[in-house]
Amino acid sequence: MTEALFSKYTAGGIAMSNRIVMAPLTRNRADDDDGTVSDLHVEYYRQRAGAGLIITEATQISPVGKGYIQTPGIHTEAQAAAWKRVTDAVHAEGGKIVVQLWHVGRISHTSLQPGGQAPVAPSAISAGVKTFTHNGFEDTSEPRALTEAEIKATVEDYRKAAALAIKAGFDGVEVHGANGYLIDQFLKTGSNQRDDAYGGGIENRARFLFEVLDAVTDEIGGERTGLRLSPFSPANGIDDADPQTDFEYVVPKLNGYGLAFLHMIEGATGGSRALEEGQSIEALRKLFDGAYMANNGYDRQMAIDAVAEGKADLVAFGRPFIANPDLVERLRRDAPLNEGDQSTFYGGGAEGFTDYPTLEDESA
Ligand code: 8OZ
Repeated sequence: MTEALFSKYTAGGIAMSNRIVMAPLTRNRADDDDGTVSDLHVEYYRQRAGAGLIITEATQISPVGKGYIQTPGIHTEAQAAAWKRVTDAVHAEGGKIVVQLWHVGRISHTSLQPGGQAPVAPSAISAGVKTFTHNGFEDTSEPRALTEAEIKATVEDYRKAAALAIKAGFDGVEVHGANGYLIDQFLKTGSNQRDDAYGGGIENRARFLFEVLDAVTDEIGGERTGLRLSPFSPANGIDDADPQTDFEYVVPKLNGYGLAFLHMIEGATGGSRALEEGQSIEALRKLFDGAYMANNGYDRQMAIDAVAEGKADLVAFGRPFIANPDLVERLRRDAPLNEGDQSTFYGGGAEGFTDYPTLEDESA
């Protein structure tokens, strides 16, 4: 197969053996008390090292950044040491792996927060969605607005998490700026009604994102830093009055950071790729100078075409990687894909996590 999708590519400082990326996938199998990953994670990511790049499941940068049970962290030495076993395993297979740095903001519940406190957000506005707690699906709690001093401290939490990520052997980080979590809450009008330097026009609503990028790239270099955005996704109750105009401001400003990649969810997260009148991913993509990673509902032919036509440098696949550890090989051979079992997507053990067969297993 000579398609460009299967050819080598270097994004910033990350040299990949192909253009197929494993998208970040929340699986809720970390230790709920200390946020460490386990032997099972070592095996899960090792199995998927054929991806040109693995982006880990979303990983909180601080205790207040947590919003669901059993998600991993990257803010303690124990968490970093556990992740080091994952990165070693992926590297031993010739793969590359970055950790997704995550702060949920208001998508949390008091029962998941230190001291049972309210979650934090740009403004005290509830998301009106559910999160997954020890009691199953529960409404997210009403958040309280961060003070300016707390915003600065949160930026430092991103910096420290990025430093720990490098210590844990990651090839870099992806800053999670998508899907209605903290950075997206700052960016969008429905969740940000601040009247200080972090709210109001897009220059102010984007300030937190750029302060995070300043800190992370200062710490580990832009060439090891990626960013995920979802300009038009309604995920987690997020809403913006004019996303096209806002992101036409944000995207060109990213060019100054020398980022490894920009990862775009090109529609509704995990859903439709259709956009509203006046919305254009293509127009945003043209404003970015670096490596462009496309995501959302790509199949084999769409991915081959997107890379061949220069519409994307990299294509990230999410759900297909859950059920197909050897997804790259299957796409290369145009082999059939396994279907994932939704009942084991979130939480549980090895079942539905490390027990999906490769083509080799199937023919044995
Ligand atoms: C599914 C379930 C929980 C979290 C995202 C981190 O949407 C997530 C997530 C996805 O970015």
